[in-house]
Amino acid sequence: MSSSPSSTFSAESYFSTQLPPSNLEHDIAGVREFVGRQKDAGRKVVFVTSGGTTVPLELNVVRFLDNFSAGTRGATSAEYFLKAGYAVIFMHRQFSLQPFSRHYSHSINPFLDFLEIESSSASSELPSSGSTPNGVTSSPQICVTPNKRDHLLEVLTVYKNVHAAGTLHTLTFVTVNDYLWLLRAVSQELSLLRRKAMYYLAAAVSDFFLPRQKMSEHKIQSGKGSLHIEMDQVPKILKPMVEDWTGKDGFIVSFKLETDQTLLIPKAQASLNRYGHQVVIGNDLNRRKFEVVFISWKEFTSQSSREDDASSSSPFRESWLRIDPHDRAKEIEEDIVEELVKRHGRWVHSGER
Ligand code: 9Z3
Repeated sequence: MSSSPSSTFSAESYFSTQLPPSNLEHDIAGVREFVGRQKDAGRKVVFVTSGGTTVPLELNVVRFLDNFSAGTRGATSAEYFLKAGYAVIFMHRQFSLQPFSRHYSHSINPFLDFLEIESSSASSELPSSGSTPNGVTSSPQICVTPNKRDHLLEVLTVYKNVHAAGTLHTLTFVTVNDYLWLLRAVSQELSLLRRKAMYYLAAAVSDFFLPRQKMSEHKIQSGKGSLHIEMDQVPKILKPMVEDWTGKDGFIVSFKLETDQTLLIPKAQASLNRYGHQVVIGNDLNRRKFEVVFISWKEFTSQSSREDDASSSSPFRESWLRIDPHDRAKEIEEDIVEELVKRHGRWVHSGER
């Protein structure tokens, strides 16, 4: 597959030709209710997107293209935003990591390894319900593995508190089409909060898609040899997002992912220049867990903090955030969120770019 200038969709033509997901209205009713509640409570709200989008190749989808992302960045950041007092709309790829449950992901930290069957329940054999000597029926007891207890209790306590406070609202997407429709609709709802809304676009979004008009209805057959697919470019949605959907008031943070380090800064700067939003966070695929770079506008960010500008004539401010790659207890998202909360606070109060 090569990349060539095939048809380009504007955001407008995209939404007038591609169908919305069937549950869009229901999802948005939930978001509307959530945003209204947070507005009444005077909270800031951050809209976090997380995980990779798929691009189905068939209408009855058997095969699809996927974008890399486990959802760690989004799920971890959401927890730190909640800790900082924000309400969070967490829009993630179905089955990607989520705040709190991420600590017990099936692959890294399997949930079942946290549980034990209490040995006092009658026999040393495999447990089963049975009668004790005095005839009382006992069932095996489940308890938490002692050395995992403290951590689980800590996570569970925050999780329950967040639920009780009603400050986390979750939505899911699978395809890039679901993602785009939801992104637009949620942004429009959230624009009600004006400057108190932050948009944190950590999802890994496909640059290419197959319009439904070009999709095969049924599974593509393999009889004809190699497969050639020409994909269209996904519309550059940051433009309408900045200028239209968010009412020009939202604090918008996008991520730029590269695998070639030398492209990171120029691509992040180009993105900021093109869309005119507030921050682009650049990350290299292999270094993303311990190093990111913030690109923002010089005139907006505080000049008092230390910065390593590429050149004094550049309109961009470039600041690196690094943590010790060997410190496994530290998560870089803690520092990313801390920095953004500060910048967003200034944005809310300043009323200027
Ligand atoms: C990111 O760059 C995220 O930080 C990662 C997080 C996807 C690398 P994980 O979920 O990974 O922790 O495994 N997200 C944005 C990726 C993206 O699609 N950016 C677009 C681009 O680079 C611009 S919106 O062109």
